[in-house]
Amino acid sequence: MEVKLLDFTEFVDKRGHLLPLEANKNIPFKIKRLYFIYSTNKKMSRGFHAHKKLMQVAICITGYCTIVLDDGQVRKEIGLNSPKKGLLIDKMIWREMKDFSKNCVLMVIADDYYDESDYNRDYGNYLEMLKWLK
Ligand code: T46
Repeated sequence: MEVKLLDFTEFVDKRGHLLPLEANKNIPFKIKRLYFIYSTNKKMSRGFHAHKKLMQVAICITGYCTIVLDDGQVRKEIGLNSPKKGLLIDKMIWREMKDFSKNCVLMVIADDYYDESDYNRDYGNYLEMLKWLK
């Protein structure tokens, strides 16, 4: 499984940093939704699902967290700790988020609106779906 970490360019001057994100440019799809995960419980993991169609980019705006990506064969852990890096989370990839720092703000950019029917929240079922797609 290839981990796709996007590098974002920031503009820095004596006033501070500015980092633009643009649909179909440094974000590789048309943006339909943004959400933030914050004030997380360090001991609790989140996610534990795959999306059937949704593609997303996760950016840790402050603090740090770990995202686990699993394609049914390989499982990789990716640490996020910079707004300059965006983790592309493709459809049909199982994801878990854990080890949130107290100040972590995880911003997620999505290519579609929220739709619970796009979630597969059962790992066994997810593996079965992968077999069907082969
Ligand atoms: C994902 C990972 C990275 C909404 O009503 N609208 C939304 O746009 C979202 C994202 C969630 N919700 C509701 C659904 C649940 O009742 O918020 C509640 C918590 O969602 P969930 O348990 O799915 O949260 P996470 O952190 O496990 O997963 C989230 C996203 O849902 C998911 O798409 O890929 O972050």
